[in-house]
Amino acid sequence: MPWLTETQKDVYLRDGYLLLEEGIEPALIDELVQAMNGFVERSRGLTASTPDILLGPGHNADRPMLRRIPQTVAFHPAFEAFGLRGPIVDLAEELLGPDIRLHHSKLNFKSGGGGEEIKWHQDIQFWPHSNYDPLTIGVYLADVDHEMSPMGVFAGSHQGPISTLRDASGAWTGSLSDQEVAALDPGRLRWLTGRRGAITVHNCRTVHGSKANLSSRMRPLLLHTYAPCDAIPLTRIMDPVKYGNVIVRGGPVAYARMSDTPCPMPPDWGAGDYSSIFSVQQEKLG
Ligand SMILES: O=C(O)CCC(=O)C(=O)O
Repeated sequence: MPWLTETQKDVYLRDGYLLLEEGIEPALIDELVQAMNGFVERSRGLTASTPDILLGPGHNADRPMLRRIPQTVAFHPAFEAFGLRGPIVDLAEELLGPDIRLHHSKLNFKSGGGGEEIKWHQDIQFWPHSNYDPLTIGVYLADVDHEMSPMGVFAGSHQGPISTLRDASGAWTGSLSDQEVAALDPGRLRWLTGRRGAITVHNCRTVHGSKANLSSRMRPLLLHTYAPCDAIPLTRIMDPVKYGNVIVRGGPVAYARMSDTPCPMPPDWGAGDYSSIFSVQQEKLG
């Protein structure tokens, strides 16, 4: 059965986001949670981040504070199967067509009692492509209520201006300026709360972010960015990363599709300098 009705596809094109309450089946979520818990347990023995576990401030063995597992698909078979062959690839196909690449994946933890704010931003400036169809599919690995810092999106903002994500001096901030935030319509802000397994989808131009998690509960959000194969990445940031930019459905296409709208570029991070949005905002891959 398809994930989306034609109406839902139209809503995505209009609003730049979707929230699917009836998301991933519990047994599959259990597998992903089990994989996630393995990383949390392993983090107890860490005092510094490793390539697969990025620690947050205040982390210790008794109270693990994880920021992120970057490129989840590279680090655990359950995540690999989910991101490369799982049901969200079907969802991506319904929105993007038959030829799809996975650009990257990540698991944002937002640990309870301190998980940091992610300031308002758009994603595409972190990893520009030749057009604006790339999107990110999120899956909550726990019930997420308003206290737990759900992701917030500004409906329709994907049709608005594209920020440079730089300050007045031109320095990269990875987030919208105060003036750009002030120009957003608060009436269009939607907080995407959802049950364990619920799915979020947001377009690469949709303004989104989340507050600090002041609850005692962790808010794990598993994110996968997919692009149609005719959206060609303009930077090489994922080149050396396992499963970076890998085709997950269909095959390569003969032509790049180019948008008429220029895309602001990030600093030149070279190839493979994969890092997290937290260190960018509080620099690199969104
Ligand atoms: O984890 C979140 O709440 C937001 C994730 C996000 O904005 C991103 O990683 O680009």
